[in-house]
Amino acid sequence: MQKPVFVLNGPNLNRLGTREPHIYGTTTLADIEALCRAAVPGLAVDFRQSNHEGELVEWVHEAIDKAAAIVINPAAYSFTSIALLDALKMFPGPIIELHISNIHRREAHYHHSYISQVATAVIAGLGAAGYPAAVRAVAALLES
Ligand code: DHK
Repeated sequence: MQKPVFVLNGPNLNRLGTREPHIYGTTTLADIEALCRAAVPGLAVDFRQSNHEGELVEWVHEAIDKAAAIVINPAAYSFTSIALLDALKMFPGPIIELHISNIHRREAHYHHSYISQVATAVIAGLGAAGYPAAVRAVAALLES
């Protein structure tokens, strides 16, 4: 049985749709979940969101045993969380770090992500479309 892809979302992403639409668009997190589930027919997706750093760390621990790959939008924890970095270092499969906005075109405090040093790849600035693109990318990585 193919293990699922864990799609993990960090703080404030539960407010997508109304949160700073000029930066994040109007697509809701539920819409994004549907896009991820439809991206690769037959590929199992486990889609989660938390505003709590410890819960994200525990989901990464769970992924070590249960997931084939991780797609993660750590949101603000990208720029603060060595705990999340350390957890992801233990994950044996492909990891795609994803940001809806192009963090490198934004304020300086969004320019250095701790997560990028452990990610297989980083997607930033594609909007909500970055999510299905990341799911297709990990599917291809798992194939190869
Ligand atoms: C989401 C956030 O919540 C911000 O903290 C990041 C990221 C950008 C995003 O673009 O998805 O800066």
